[in-house]
Amino acid sequence: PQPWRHVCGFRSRSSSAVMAEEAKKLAAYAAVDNHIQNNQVVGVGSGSTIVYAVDRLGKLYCKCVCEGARQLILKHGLSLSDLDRHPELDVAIDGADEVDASLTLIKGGGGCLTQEKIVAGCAKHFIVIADYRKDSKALGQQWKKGVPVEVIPIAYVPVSRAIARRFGGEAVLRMAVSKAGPVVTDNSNFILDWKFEHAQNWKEVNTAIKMIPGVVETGLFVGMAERVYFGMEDGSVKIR
Ligand code: ABF
Repeated sequence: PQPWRHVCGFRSRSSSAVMAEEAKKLAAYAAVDNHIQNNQVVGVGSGSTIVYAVDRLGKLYCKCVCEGARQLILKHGLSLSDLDRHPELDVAIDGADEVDASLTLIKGGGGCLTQEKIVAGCAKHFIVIADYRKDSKALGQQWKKGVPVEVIPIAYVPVSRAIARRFGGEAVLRMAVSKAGPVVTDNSNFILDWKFEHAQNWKEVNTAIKMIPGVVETGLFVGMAERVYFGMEDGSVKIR
């Protein structure tokens, strides 16, 4: 992994701790300033941290490819495109649920993992923004909800069993907050949250889970993130 580096432009703030919301903004602004220029085509993910990135993008002339935050893009006067017109993106920027020391990510807490992975995979550079709570030495130390796995609805039971049998832990069907039924993704699928018991070779596990019939995508992003920006409690930004 890259050594820690600091972005100096954000260290003139008071040294008092900033709350997570402020940390998200610090990370997002620094990442946009360092990686995105006028006239680029930018993939934009979803979540609460990305809101600050879109806010910062509003000062540039960019085309954005985005499913999860379309209204936000339009509100900031940015132009909206799609992968049909722009299958190659200059940069993609997105949040994460947890980031380990090797820049392996867990994503999909918000349920949009498949679209986010497609967009990230189309980008020349994939930049991640997060607050300090997402910073982890090993996956599972910070994010306790497990690895999301998007599945074709009829396959959720066999997939859940296959994951538990092969890799341990438990893969649980994600339910709507109302408990009225399962969460249904933008792609009309279900999500299993795999609560793993111990660290694994995430690259191998990701590949193996994807080979189980009925699995659409996993929330493991291995070898995809080029840089991760963490907004820190002391008002600095850490770049990994
Ligand atoms: C998306 O939003 C998801 O992949 C991830 O689950 C979530 C992070 O949300 P937040 O920025 O609100 O922490 O990036």
